[in-house]
Amino acid sequence: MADLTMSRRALLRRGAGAAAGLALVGGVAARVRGAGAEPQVRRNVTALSADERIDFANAVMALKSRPSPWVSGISTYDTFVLWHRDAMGCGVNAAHMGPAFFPWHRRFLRLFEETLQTIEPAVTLPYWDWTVDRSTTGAPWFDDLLGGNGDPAEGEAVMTGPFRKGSWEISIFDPGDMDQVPYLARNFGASKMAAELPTAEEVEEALAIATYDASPWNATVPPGSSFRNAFEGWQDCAVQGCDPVGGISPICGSRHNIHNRVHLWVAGESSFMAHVMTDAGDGTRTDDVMGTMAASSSPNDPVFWLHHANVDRLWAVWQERHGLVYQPETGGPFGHNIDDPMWPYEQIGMTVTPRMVLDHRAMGYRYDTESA
Ligand SMILES: [Cu+2]
Repeated sequence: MADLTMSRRALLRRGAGAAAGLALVGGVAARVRGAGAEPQVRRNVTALSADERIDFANAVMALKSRPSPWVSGISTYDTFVLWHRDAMGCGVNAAHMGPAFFPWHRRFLRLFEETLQTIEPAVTLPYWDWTVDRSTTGAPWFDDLLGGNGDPAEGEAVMTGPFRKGSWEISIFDPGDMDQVPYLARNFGASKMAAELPTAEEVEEALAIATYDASPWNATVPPGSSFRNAFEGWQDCAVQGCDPVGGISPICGSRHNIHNRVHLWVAGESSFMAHVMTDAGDGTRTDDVMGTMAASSSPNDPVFWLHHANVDRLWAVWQERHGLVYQPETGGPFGHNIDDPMWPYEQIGMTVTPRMVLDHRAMGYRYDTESA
């Protein structure tokens, strides 16, 4: 694992294509927007026309076959999967279970969106408001967008839509994933920890927490004292350790809140990394196929982008209410203080700190729920 991680980092560092690839992405995005243009608008997935849904899915598919400008030997899409997975490694810990959870994903989504726009200039990330669209067959599970639930007769494989088994192949897996099934697996609501999607009341409860984050800046912060931890969804966590297979791994009770719960609801897992950890429900090991959204490599399921666009939208709602504030200035884990550079952006020639992404409109986009 350590060796693998090293070689992956070496790959990332190498990339002579890195700077060039980035210039391409930035250049195209700048051309699309033009100087001083209105922010692009991210819309509710229910507001997209059939043509717009198809454009989005096609752009995602195109990135899956386009070679990565940043990491040699894999696709552009898989680079995002790889970064998300490796951000959860013990040594990196860049994006979860800490204050940088919101900023890291904000830049991650924007970079992905800008990259999509090199294929389809008019595409923006749609968001999935899971407090409203809660059925297993309605939005966002359109046949021309994300496809639907997994098929139990096919190992929970998604058999519908553009990302169905045979048409969308997964090639980046979690280090502890024994099965490495090469298809998308979903099992809506099957997780004991996430039978129901978060409600508007639960979201409101988190939004009401006025403190962005608090010491010790990880998953063990009592939820009532940290908007970030309450919303990310860690609850009753005693310690945050590191598992050589599972990466950063807090030991928590069985409840998961908002962001985590949506991942688990889609995946149908009882816990993250269910293959290598015991089932929190009854203590037995499970041999079920791992639901894609429960893995560190969760961006393998394109619903990741729609879920996280909604997470980002709700962070903007919190910011509107409580101000563009962020903690900590110093004293947090590296990468999580307000002026720390966040991994892996530096390695592809971008300096990104939490402070630089606090104002999403300055990054060129807004949500359809915000005023123009
Ligand atoms: Cu994430």
